[in-house]
Amino acid sequence: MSDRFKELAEEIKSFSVSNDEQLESYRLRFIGRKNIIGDLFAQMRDVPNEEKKAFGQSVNELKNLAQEKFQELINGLNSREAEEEDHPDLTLPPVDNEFGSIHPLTATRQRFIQIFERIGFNVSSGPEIEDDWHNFTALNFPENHPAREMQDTFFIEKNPDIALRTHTSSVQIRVMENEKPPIRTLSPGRVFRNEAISARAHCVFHQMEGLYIDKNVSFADLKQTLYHFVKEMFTKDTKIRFRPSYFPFTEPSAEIDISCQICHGDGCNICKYTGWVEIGGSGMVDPNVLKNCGIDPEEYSGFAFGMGIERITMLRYGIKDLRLFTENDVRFLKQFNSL
Ligand code: 2NM
Repeated sequence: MSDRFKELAEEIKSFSVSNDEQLESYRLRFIGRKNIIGDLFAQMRDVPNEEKKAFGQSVNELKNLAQEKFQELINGLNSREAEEEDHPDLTLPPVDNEFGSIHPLTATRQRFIQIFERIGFNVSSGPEIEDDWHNFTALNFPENHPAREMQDTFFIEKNPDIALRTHTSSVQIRVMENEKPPIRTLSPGRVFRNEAISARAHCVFHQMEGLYIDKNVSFADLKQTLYHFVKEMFTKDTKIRFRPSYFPFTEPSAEIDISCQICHGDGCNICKYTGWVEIGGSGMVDPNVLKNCGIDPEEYSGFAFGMGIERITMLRYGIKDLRLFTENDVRFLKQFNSL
């Protein structure tokens, strides 16, 4: 029997492990619930009485040896791991660096700002949760205007005076209330309308509005500024067209069209075979709006415009479905890398 003890002691002492699996096989053999030393304890029954004491002692020694060795093996593995962290294997192939990219809507917003900063505009921002005054009343919306209806605007149930802004004109009201002309400002931001999500519409989208207030600002200034803008944002040969329209906050008002970026006027699906696509609205700020903000319409005049950042981005890059902007599919996103 003592040969068996020696054999096992030898096996324990010479055991070496280089990974967790090998440590586990050691544990199962010498430490676990049904281990080999346990079997020896079970054999005690058959040992003659006068040898029981010596036998028991030997099994105990073996058990202690196995426990100590187990701790040793654990410590060995841990320090080996620490060593590897300090000295990484430089022969391994490099980890691929995935660079992020600029979201196409961000690229368009930044380009927008860059174009207008060069002609003296600054950037203003305001709250997304607005009150009736800044979103509607100051902008000359009549009391019963359809945009004020629940179907179009997200109101707070408990307080009909509070709504999610439906345009960033509310920001420009705040600028006019707080600053003296001359004012040249761009208001980019999220806006909210109660609409079903489709390829062409979303309940959350982004607007860019511009405002220029000074003495003697005319409709000619509006046209020339926006003409400059479309040539910078799209291509130098882009043409612009103004169509008479109506907004509560401007008089006169005009829709802004540009020559189709896809077919250059030949006619295609995008421009519905007209050669022109709409990019936004514009107009001379209504004297009532100026008065509402404490600006004297006898002394000052100004123009304003509003565009959807999604729409401009779709035209710039030929993107056909609005939902791509919010799906966050990297195969789409990584195609855009600059302003
Ligand atoms: C548009 C179209 C035309 C606009 C007006 C104003 C303000 F605050 F001056 F009255 N801000 N933006 C405006 C004018 C917005 O969006 C289609």
